[in-house]
Amino acid sequence: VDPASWEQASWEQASWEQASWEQTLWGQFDRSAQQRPGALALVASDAHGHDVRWSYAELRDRAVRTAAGLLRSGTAPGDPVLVQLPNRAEFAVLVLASFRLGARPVFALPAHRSGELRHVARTSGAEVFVTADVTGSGRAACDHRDLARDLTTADDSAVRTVLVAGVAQEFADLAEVAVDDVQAAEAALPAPPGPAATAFLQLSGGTTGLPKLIPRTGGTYAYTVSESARLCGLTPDSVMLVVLPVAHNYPMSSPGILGTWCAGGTVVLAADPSPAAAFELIAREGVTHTSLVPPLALLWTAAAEARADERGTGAGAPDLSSLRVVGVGGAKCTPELARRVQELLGARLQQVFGMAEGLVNYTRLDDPDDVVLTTQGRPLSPRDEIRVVDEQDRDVPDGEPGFLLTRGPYTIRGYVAADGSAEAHNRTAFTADGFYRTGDLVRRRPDGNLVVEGRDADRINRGGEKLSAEEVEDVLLTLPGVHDVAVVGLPDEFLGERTCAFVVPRPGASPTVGDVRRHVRAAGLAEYKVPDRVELLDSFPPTAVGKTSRRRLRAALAELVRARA
Ligand code: J2J
Repeated sequence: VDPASWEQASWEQASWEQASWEQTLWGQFDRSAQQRPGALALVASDAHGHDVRWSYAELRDRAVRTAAGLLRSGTAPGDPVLVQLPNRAEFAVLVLASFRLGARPVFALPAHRSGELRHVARTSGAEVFVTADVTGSGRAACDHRDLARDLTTADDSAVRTVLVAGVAQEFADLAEVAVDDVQAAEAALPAPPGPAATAFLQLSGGTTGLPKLIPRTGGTYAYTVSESARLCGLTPDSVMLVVLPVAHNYPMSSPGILGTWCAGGTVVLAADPSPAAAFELIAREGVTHTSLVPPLALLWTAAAEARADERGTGAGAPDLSSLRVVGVGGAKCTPELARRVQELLGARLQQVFGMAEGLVNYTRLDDPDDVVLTTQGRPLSPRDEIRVVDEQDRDVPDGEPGFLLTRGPYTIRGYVAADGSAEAHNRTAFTADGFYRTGDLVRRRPDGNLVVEGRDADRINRGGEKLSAEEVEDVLLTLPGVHDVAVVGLPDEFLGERTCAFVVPRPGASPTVGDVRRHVRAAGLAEYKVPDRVELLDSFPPTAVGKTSRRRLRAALAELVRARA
């Protein structure tokens, strides 16, 4: 890994307006901790199932001691650390410890399996893997120590140290990393990193092939965090319930845990996003803010409706009256769902259209209902540049759909990879003058608000979980009996899109749905990448070879199914 090149990839943004970035991610949290040491910072469960209620002073203390412990055990500022933790207290400590030390977490999602983890370990060069013992239950249970065993023995991974939150077995226990004395810890630590340093790496969801590494600069990210906190109306009295996987960019920063801490409020981390569990927490903790993806918003509104129908008989139903703002993003929220969120959850809806690469759009809390219900908002920063273009990169007039390109103070200028594999991809993912090709098909209204109309056929958004058609196709092409395959997102009422693998079998072969699904799992891909549906075809419609034709083929197949329905 050449950390210097990471710095360069994001330096340009950081030099944009240095004065407003004298803020860092550690600095934002630390300021709140100095101002309100006794205020409640975190409500969560830890890896042993114990309830945690930590003040800012307590959380800060743990972060500092853990930062010094990481340093003592060989992790230096600038080092990548592969992190795969669920919504538990240990995540909060580890992320803040990393910001204090200047280590760079590489945020894998709990759903990732050895296929994604190996790839990310290789491209980040991480030598340390921090993970949980077991997540999920029943058939969906995952023992992350098995994933750790795979990473430590794979010859293409540099991971040699594993820290486990929970029962560590042969690995080191994350809880034992922290040094005991906070004063000694402070003395041992170097100054926190400045605003120009890369603070962490996010993973891209739906670009071509395997996940790409997104280097986010501390100062520019801190800017999105404080602006998000302001636009979402967070104050020291706010209580943010986080039910989405917290390592994802959305619950991290839009406004997420970091926005809440920046404002001095309370974060409630929950592992169970079901309405039954979440409604209890909302009532118990007086939750004011939460963030959902559309499928969850559908479940929550349906549950709230059922509860309202039972009113009178349903005594003791949890009280949601503390809720003030419900964010919905990650995938398109229909106007009907938008209306139901406001009506049934009794809160102001805030649409959020963001991406781990940077740009975040919000509807504003004081926007008229028309904007809040029917658009995905406008950029967070006046310095965000938006272009809506046709296939030839020519600007289209406002009101007409086109592909969204963006450039701005906190949007990356390139992906990074320790093995140099990012360069080729960057040439197509960005324009020559540095605009990021989001792949989103949008319409810009004259008032500047964006309406998302769709996306490139090669990226699939399955209820907010992104996947690349190519990544799954590449795996399925290795299944014996498969001659050719195209993975396509088909419209779905609940998830927005569901995946279908169109398979052209080899002569004499007829792979079953089970074969296809098992093969994707066996390749170590996350469960949400396993095709929902499989269709066998004699042949594909003839197209020229190459990437763009591949995209056209996927679009044509999706159209075929739409026409049949
Ligand atoms: C339609 N599509 C949307 C929306 C994201 C805040 C919120 C979300 C993300 C996120 C994020 C959408 N309507 N409201 O990082 O900080 C689709 C677009 C986009 C892609 C990015 C944040 N909100 N999308 O979802 O990196 O296609 O980030 O390009 O996971 O999700 O996905 P991701």
